[in-house]
Amino acid sequence: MALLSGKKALIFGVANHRSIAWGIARALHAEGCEIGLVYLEATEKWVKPLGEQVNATLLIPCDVGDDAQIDAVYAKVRDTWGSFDYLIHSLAFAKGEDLTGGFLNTSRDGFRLALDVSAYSLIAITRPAFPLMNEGGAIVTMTYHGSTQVIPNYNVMGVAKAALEATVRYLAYDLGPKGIRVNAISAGPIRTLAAAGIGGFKSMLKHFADTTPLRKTVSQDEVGTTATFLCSPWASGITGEILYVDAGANIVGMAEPAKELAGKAD
Ligand code: 0WE
Repeated sequence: MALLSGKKALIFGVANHRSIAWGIARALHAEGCEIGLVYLEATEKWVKPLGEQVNATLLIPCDVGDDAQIDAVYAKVRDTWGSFDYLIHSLAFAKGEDLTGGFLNTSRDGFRLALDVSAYSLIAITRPAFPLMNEGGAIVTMTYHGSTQVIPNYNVMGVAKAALEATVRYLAYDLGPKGIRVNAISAGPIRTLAAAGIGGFKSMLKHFADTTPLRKTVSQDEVGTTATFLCSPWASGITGEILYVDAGANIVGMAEPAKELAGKAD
């Protein structure tokens, strides 16, 4: 029997076939988990065919910035599934102008938007999920190392991810007594739609592939299997944790100069 057969997972944040949420959906499905996808309406054209690939039994559009749309999601979940087991949160947004240039120029509105969509949304989708979640359930969100160390241009998203990681700990404390675990995966850079608009992303990927301890970037599949582990009973002792899936990048204090690396490869 598969690791998660008979379980149900509600996944927020599939936009297309490159989405990290899609890697998670595939990995959960491969372990026998039933899948529901919640997506931004504008991405429906790409999400619908993906839903078919994993026999999704729920496909619901939702902008997590709107409480009425979140309520509509859970009305449908209650009607169709009754209860469920796993909640995946894999979404973020900041204005393009706030992901470039000086952090000092972050506007009040840009800050509010980034924190609302990227951090508060985890609370907003967890509150109505909680009464529907079975004991032994789990919640997984996606974060990034820019939360604790400066990554040029990540700017207000770094602040939002710091808030998200603290939110994971406070939710874990609240939901732990009810048998629900809450964790985050801190992934290395991955080429997705969200990364497409970011200047210099390609060279960032190359730098990672050249310098991480594992000498590679991580894939959506590697995040997917880790999320599956965190949901599964194999992780029954883990909550409030930030788990790095970054080919070891975060443990390195200083990369070796490229010249010496090349010499060592021989
Ligand atoms: O969290 C992220 C990206 C999230 C994101 C991406 C965009 C691009 C398009 C949020 N909002 C927007 N808004 C847009 O208009 N990552 C971890 C990927 C990422 O983004 C960076 C990175 C990395 C890595 C931005 C600057 C520097 C590094």
